[in-house]
Amino acid sequence: MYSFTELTNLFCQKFSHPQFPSQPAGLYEPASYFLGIGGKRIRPVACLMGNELFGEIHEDSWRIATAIELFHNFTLMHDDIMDKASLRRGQPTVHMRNGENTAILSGDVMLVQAYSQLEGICGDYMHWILKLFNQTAREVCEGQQYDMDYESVDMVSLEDYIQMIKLKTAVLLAASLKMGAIVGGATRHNCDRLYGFGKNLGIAFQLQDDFLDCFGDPEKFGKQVGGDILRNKKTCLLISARQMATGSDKEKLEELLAFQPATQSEEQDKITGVLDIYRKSGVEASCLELIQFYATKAMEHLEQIVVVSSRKQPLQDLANYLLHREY
Ligand code: DMA
Ligand code: MG
Ligand code: MG
Ligand code: MG
Repeated sequence: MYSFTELTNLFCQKFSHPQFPSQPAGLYEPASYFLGIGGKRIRPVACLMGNELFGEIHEDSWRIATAIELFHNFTLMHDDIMDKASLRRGQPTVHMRNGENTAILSGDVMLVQAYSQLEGICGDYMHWILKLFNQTAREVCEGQQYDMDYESVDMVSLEDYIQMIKLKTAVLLAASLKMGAIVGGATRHNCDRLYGFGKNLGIAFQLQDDFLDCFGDPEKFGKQVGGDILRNKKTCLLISARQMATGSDKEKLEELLAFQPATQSEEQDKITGVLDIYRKSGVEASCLELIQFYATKAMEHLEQIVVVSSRKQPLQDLANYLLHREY
């Protein structure tokens, strides 16, 4: 049985190896650049872990893991255009290097490549894998659409926000684990509990992503710290700050939301101003509490999986790693 770290290393080695049977051939150059600059690769590894929880890793899991990683990179490439992001994985985003049209096309190429990996699945669970993959693809795009749809922060409650991050982020982690479990021959009960584990861990993960976007270390984060503030993204921090800030801070926050910086120094002013209100209004602590709430829920699901408990260790390590990450 492989540990979480061993599986991550194995996937990364295989994924970048030209002889890996699932290595996508003929990827559009900007798409290859994007895959090449790395990332945590947690979703494909989650698929391998889901399989390993119930048995030896099957060749099909490698194919599905590759498909998942390609699909995830497709969403990121489009996400960076949607969020006007300048940095990803410490490097300029594809649309900054090659322009938006090329970035859209490169993302689409990855999506097609993701599906072509699935053609190679040989087990008779093929139908279930494809169904789950399609459902997840629809949900992620729907979540991304919600993320873009809200015209003002007034339209979003904390419940809406949780629903949005469940769709745009959490379901892919959940589905990755479940697909691995299906290949590993898990029972329906175990598949469902593993999905629940991934969904709640994924929600905690996105809450933390929003947190790091404000309070992360720019040297380690790999994305522009303060990017969400600049684009008025509807995050747990912003939604809570609008409820918790009082007096002049409340007014100041609304002014900062309406303020569209024209220069780099104005951008910095907006970021610093909003962060200051976040700190004063206590949203940092409430966001951390929410992360803990979903992390605990995830662990409750993990406990209910019926398998020798030592086999669950890699999943505990994954949760630990995600909840203590700095990027
Ligand atoms: C993105 O949420 C979700 C998907 C599906 C890409 P985000 O924009 O906060 O992600 P990131 O911080 O990585 O840009
Ligand atoms: Mg983004
Ligand atoms: Mg986004
Ligand atoms: Mg983010």
